[in-house]
Amino acid sequence: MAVVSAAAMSNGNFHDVNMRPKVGVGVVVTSCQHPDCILIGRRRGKITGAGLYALPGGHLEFGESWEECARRETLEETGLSLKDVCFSFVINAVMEEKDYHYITLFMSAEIDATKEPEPLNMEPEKCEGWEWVKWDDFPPDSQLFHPLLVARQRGFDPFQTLRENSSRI
Ligand code: 8DG
Ligand code: MG
Repeated sequence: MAVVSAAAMSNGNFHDVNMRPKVGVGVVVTSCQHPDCILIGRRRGKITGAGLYALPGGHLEFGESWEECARRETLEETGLSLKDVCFSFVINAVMEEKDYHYITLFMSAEIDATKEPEPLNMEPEKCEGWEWVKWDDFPPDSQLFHPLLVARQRGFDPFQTLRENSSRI
């Protein structure tokens, strides 16, 4: 008989003690052609958060820098190359009932329009398509992928971060 060690969670359920949080990277992509907007896409298929809007992003690979991950995931999913990639925000996102625990790093970047100027839906099996959406005119919370929802609830504003960064230069 298999023996599974378990530890109590705050909701009274139990989880496998061998489970560890994962590291996710979400990329806030901006374009001077679309002021005050970022790129989001509705997730689809058999993936966590299907039906919900998320940023381009994915898992940090072993040995990868945060910037490398942001560039790789954005290129794989949207065909876009990035410039001015910088760290913006971090959250600890937990949904115990779904065995979901990610440290999510939010990286901000501007598209390098000398390459591909507009996003392509490179993984149509995982995403319905990419849209430029104003941060202040966003889909309702009920339609947001968990890490994006948590970041907004905790006061993340990529445009404020961008303004702060540029005022330091
Ligand atoms: P990968 O597993 O090949 O690295 O990534 P993927 O194929 O692009 O999968 P994904 O579901 O888009 O991303 C994997 C996980 O990354 C996802 O289940 C949770 C985590 N993640 C965050 N924040 C974000 C985010 O803002 N956007 C996306 N797409 N994933 C995120 O923690
Ligand atoms: Mg992804």
